[in-house]
Amino acid sequence: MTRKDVPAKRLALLALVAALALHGHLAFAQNVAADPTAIANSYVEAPHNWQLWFPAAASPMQAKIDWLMQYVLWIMLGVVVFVAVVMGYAMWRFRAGRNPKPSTTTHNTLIEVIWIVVPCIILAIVIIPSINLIYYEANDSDPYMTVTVTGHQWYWEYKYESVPGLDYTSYMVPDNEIQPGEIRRLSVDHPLVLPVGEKIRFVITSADVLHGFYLPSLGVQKYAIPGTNQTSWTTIEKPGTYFGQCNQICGLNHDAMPIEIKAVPLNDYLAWTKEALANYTDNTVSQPLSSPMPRNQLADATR
Ligand SMILES: [Cu+2]
Repeated sequence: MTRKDVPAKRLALLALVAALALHGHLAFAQNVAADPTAIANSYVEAPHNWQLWFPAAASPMQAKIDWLMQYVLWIMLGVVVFVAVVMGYAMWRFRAGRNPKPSTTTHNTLIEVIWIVVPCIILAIVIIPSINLIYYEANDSDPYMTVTVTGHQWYWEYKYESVPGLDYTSYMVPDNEIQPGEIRRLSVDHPLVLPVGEKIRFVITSADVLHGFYLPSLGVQKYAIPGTNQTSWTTIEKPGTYFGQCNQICGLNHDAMPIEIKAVPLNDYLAWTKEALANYTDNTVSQPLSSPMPRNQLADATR
């Protein structure tokens, strides 16, 4: 390789990296998962190293969010490039050295009309799909099922409104108890199990401080606020494991309340509800407040 080949190769590499970044998948990524194949025949959507952009959309909601994000981003890129070029040209063309006697022009009606009308048109182009998406997100009517999600310091509680008595807690698996196939700081002891292809409504609240119920691949993000119910909804398109996290700083162990969702076919979900009703009785949150700190918090507090 000769010396002058180097800049060309660097340029090509730079262009490739830029193209990858623009496409949103700068994925010289190593999966954080210990062994993804260990979760048998299952699709796992988890954050990975060097991740840029959103995770792959697993619900129509997230697909629409992803689309709008790219749509606005391209328009924004056009505006930034245009303004930079015009400013650069003006600085060069009207520099003091070239214009010892400055122009005294202060108004140009045509240009002033254009720079008011064009941004209005751009805003209209952006706002129409945005409002459509806001209405789409707000329409949580006629769900197949409703889960009440309560944030606690520091775990989640899931109450299935359509399955009387099914109300359980979900704690992060501490680092020293991670099993093969589990993901450190994302896997939980009792995941939120949901059916694929059905509209699921979440009623989100908190028992103590502000938390955030954030499911990036499913297009759900709502604050959990004490004394208030916020709703959101999603439809999961394919079976798999999806991860989310509390994304509102909620205290010492804020990082220790991930959300793990197991999405399964409807029949498997219905079978699971029976099994969970029988086995999760010792996992409800009806412990007195004075009860000892649950083991996961203990393990966590000492790390
Ligand atoms: Cu939290």
